[in-house]
Amino acid sequence: MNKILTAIAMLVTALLFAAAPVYAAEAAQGTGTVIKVDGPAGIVNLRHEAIPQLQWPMMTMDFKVADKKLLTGLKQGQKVAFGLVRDASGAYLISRIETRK
Ligand SMILES: [Cu+2]
Repeated sequence: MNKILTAIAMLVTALLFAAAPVYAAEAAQGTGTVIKVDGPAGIVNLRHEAIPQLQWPMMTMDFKVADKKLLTGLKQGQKVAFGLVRDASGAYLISRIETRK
């Protein structure tokens, strides 16, 4: 019984360590234009350029942000560069976004 509990504890620990870098590492980078910002919902609608890493064509879509603070000061029409991470369910979230010329 004790061995089983130890094995489970080790497995859980291994999974936690394995999962952490997946969330922390940037999965892809993109550039685009801000179409709409919904601060309270933590969503930005972007028209983004193609993202070859994800085999995504250019498109207009909503992105959730990892932290609503990322949307502070962001305005419609701004050109941006951003980084994406994957959440626990595999969805892509913006983890970094900055304006560019
Ligand atoms: Cu897209």
